[in-house]
Amino acid sequence: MDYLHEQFNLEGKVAWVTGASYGIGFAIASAYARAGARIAFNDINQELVDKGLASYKEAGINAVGYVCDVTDEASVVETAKKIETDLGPIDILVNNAGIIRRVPMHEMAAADWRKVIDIDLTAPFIVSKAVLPSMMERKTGKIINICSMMSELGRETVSAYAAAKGGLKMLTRNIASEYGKYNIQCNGIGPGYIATPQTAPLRERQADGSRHPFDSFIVAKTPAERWGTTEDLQGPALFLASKASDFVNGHVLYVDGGILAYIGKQP
Ligand code: NAP
Ligand code: GCO
Repeated sequence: MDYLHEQFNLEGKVAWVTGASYGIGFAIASAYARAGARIAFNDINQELVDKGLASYKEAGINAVGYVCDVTDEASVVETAKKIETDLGPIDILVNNAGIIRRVPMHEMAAADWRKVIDIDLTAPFIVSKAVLPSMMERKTGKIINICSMMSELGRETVSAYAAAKGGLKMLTRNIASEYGKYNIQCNGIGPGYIATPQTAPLRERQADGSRHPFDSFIVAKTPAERWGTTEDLQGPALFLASKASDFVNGHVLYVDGGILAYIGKQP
């Protein structure tokens, strides 16, 4: 087996990527499949799972889909057991499922705040808790939490999301601290601004055909002078799921084209 294959192959591994019918989760799961992993993914209803299955099939990937709301602990525990029965013990968990609500904080309903925290922070706790016992018993495991620029920075209208993603950075560090002795590594990926349905409202063309102001703003804030693509995340995600990162633990790998390093282009 050549050195690169040895370091980065996922043959024989089972990966569960949450909320991966499309978007970032789909891209990460697709990369893992191409590296040899067996893929499990979930979404909140059968229609979305079927949509995801069709997309995976089109990409030549035999993924297995499950209907599971990541905030429903009973459903998560049942899904983890189904995955273990269907595919084998879970070696890699990617807590990808997430939502955002863009509302000025003083106008945000507490129910909307709670929904964002529930999905973006409490769910990674719930799903990680469901997979940890098996990883502990086997003394091996990779947990990867999809964090955000908002794990480090704030901005108007994303208070709940930033609080959740900031918390997810610390949950990542705490899982790393508590379970490192079981040879379990927990790391985060902090995507920059990626072109997916979640950010589509920020890239919509204006009525006069001009670029959305936020679109222009982000390009000016990014040294790479472009939005990221889901494919930009595949290599970093593969690194954190593979043998190559066995001594990387508690780290958030920012895949942002340099946003966090850059003061921004002079207007
Ligand atoms: P997306 O296109 O909105 O996809 C999110 C996925 O999560 C969807 O499949 C969604 O399913 C699923 N989901 C939402 N709530 C769920 C629940 N309760 N149970 C199960 N699945 C659920 O988002 P994305 O852009 O791919 O982002 C994926 C992750 O990356 C999120 O955690 C996001 O916060 C993070 N992120 C995104 C960016 C970016 O610029 N796009 C940057 C940094 C971090 P539904 O269709 O049913 O909602
Ligand atoms: C926003 C965006 C961001 C991205 C991402 C950046 O409204 O600012 O949605 O939050 O989704 O999290 O890393």
